[in-house]
Amino acid sequence: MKQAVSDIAVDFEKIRKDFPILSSELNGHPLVYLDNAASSQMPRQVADRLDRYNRFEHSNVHRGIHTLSQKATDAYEEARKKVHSFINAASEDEIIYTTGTTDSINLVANSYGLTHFSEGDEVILSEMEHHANIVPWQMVAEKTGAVIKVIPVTDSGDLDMEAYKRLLGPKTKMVAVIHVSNALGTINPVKEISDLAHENGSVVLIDGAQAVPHQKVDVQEIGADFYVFSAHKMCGPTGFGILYGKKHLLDEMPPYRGGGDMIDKVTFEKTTYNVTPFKFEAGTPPISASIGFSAAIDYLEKIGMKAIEEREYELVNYLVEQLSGINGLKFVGESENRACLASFVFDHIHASDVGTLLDKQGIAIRTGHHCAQPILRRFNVPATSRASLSFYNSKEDIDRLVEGINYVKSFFE
Ligand code: C6P
Repeated sequence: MKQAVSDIAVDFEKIRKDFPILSSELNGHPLVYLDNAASSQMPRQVADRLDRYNRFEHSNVHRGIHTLSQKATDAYEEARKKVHSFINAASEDEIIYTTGTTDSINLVANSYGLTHFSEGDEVILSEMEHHANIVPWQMVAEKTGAVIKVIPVTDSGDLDMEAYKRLLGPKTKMVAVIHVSNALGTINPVKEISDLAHENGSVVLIDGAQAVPHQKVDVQEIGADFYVFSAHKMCGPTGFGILYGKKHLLDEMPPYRGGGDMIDKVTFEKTTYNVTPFKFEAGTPPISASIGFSAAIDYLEKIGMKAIEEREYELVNYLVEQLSGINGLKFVGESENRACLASFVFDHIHASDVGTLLDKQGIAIRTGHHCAQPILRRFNVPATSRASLSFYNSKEDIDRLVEGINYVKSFFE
């Protein structure tokens, strides 16, 4: 388990009331929402900000001379400043808006990968990657002749770091690794991964989709060249995400998509491009989503990422302790460095039965392969049940889950 980090007193009972959906019913029962790794819920502060923008402030950005457009542009760019300080990037120019983690990785794979990889070059991924951090690299490898190498995972669900060191070599162009596994819950040693890659002269991308919502992430401390995440997993809107990249790399990378706003001058003979970050943001961007995300960052910062981490530490310890008491339940992923989720299986009950019967009791968890088929194959399971927590969950939610699982089991005994 990860360590508790501070003694900050925050009233999480009160915070829970910011999320109207948590007081609603599902299938005739009070909702227990334990699918936060798929998407977190939105507090009214963020929903209200989106509503105000959409009703009274909407306009396109970077285009209009009129006041509304300038105000929308200011709010849109303000979000970039907030993200920059939230993850401690060196400059706001290092923050590229995308539609999410998947889009961010595709951008790097296509823009950086297509221009830097050639036949026989190697891209190191890990066995626990989400498909979003596998498929884009495979697609680029097919075009360039690059080869994918995979860091194996141990029985506890940790990266085999000795194997990683052995994989690094003169041909390693890119190391792309998940920060926190969405399927196992493992928190990976991303600074060490990044340092080792840099000593080897390789570039590093970290998939932070499951890390940024739950802990203070400092991209300069981690040192990775690229770091990516999604707004909808951190109380923000869907369809919005971030690519952080070191400025010197972004400056020399070609644009990924062409269109309005990403250009400097266009003629039929030749087009020159806007500067970083704008050269990567073609067309009308997700304006309201960026403003909603800005409000989500304000919301998280007001609670404090340390307080969130500590709260989730307490909840995940309770979750693991309670689930451990259920006969026949086996965890998939038992790292000492576990984030706030638990994946589990039963020998004679399929995960989709667990999920369906819990849903009927008002309890939402995720079942299936979690878009991480290779790591499930590694553990010889087709699917797991996954309960994933957020700071607004309570011990009562976990008690309801345990009661619910025992009820599910009663059907199969
Ligand atoms: N994982 C889950 O239930 P997007 O869809 O682009 O916002 O995020 C993709 C993604 C990438 N990396 C990791 C580690 C992720 O967990 C996810 C999304 C969700 O686990 C949906 S599959």
